[in-house]
Amino acid sequence: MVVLSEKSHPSLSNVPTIDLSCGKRGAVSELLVKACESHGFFMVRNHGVSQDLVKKMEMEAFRFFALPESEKEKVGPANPLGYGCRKIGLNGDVGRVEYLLLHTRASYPIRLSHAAKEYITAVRDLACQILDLIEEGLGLCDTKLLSSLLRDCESDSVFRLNHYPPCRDLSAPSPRYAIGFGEHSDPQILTILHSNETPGLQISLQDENWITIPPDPTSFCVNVGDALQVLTNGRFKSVRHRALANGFKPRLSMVYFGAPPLHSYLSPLPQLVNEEHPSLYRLFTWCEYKKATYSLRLGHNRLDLFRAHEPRMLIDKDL
Ligand code: GA4
Repeated sequence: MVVLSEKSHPSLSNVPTIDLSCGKRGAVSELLVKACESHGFFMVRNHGVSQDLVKKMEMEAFRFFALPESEKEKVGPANPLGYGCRKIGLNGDVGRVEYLLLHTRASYPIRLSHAAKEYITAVRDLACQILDLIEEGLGLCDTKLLSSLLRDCESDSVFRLNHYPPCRDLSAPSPRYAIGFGEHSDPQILTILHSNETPGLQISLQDENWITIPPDPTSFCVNVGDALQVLTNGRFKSVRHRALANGFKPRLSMVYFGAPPLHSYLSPLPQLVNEEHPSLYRLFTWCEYKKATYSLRLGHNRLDLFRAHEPRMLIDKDL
């Protein structure tokens, strides 16, 4: 178990909360753009996703994780999709978490797949609404470009249910937090996370201090993924984050990761590249990026390998 040192005293969150139903469309777009630039993370309220649907999904998820191990394993070992317990990804990363990772397009013969279908549609629509507003805020001409990638019938978006059972190490000095899901950035375009009322999510801004995001089951936590950092030529930040296991209560998070189709090309949008802001990244496909992601450890700074002037040795040789 990884135990955090006493020195790490996380500060409380100052991530923006944006009310999607308030004010003029232009004002909301502006707030979203600012939040993506300053924190890469923000909360959204009055998001239009029914609370009943959220509760139903959460209930089904808890029901799934309460099944005997043998039943959960029937979904298939996480490779990388499926049911996983403690093992994260394919390169030896571990955490105090059990999870179910599903492709949003696949149908699974498990009880929760019915609720999941409805829930995924609702959060994908929310992600698309946010992306459309962001593009308007950035003054881009094609304001449906990003959402069309998520809506594409070949979109590579995934849905993840994380269950962090109560976990603390009584032999360790206080605070006795254990890492549930280690530090990383999300590779996709946009992430929409819902968690129950148990805290655990932390983000790391430039100064390397951890900021705790307090849970709010009536809101969604939204964050910029690596692909959106590339598309905005580094103007938006894909911020590193982690989840701590709580010592007393189970934490459940339900996360939609909006991604483009595998064959989609990614590079900075032409309107965000100019003499003052030269292109920071080279052209690559989402498939290429995903392969790199899975060939490296969780916390690797993989975006650095796709910088405009980065030698491509690792990518060419190792993938
Ligand atoms: C982090 C974001 C998503 O949960 C995820 C994760 C994926 C996995 O658990 O299979 C990864 C991780 C995530 C980034 C680095 C690689 C891939 C585990 C891992 C060690 C589903 C994703 O797309 O990337």
